[in-house]
Amino acid sequence: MKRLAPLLLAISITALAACGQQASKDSAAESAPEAKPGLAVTGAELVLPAVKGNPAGGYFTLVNNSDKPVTLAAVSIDGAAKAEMHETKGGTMAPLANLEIKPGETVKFERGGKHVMAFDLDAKLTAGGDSELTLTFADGDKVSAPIKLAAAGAAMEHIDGMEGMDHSEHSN
Ligand SMILES: [Cu+2]
Repeated sequence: MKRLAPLLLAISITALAACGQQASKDSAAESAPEAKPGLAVTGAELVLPAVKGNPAGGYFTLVNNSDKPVTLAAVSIDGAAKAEMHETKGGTMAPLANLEIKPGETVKFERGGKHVMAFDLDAKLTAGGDSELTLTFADGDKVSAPIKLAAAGAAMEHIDGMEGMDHSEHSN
């Protein structure tokens, strides 16, 4: 005795009959313009000034995991009218026009070295919040990453006399 289970003929092939409208596939790849393949930004932090009106310091780590050198040409931070790349060398700070990052190289923007200075800060930038850091490369590509907003905090103790605290009295 042979009994064939009834086939679910309702599963038809009519769904495959849709005619050839497949041209709009490519547009999905363009939905993330702010991403450069192989480039990653981590640990971005903007240290707000202790004194309102002063510039903020921006720090982050940039890794080039692509197989080509890239040239970082500009930085911007949402909420800052202007941001510049600087480099501190031997105690003095100079603007950094652009920066080549080789394949496999990691570049750190940090205190006392390369850093970002952000000017004319919007009042919406407050400690504990976040904003957006955008890096622009020489070829026009961009990479954006969230940047944490931090209070001046520990960095402040190096600004002589700024806080009017009494513990730094030197008699000679
Ligand atoms: Cu600077």
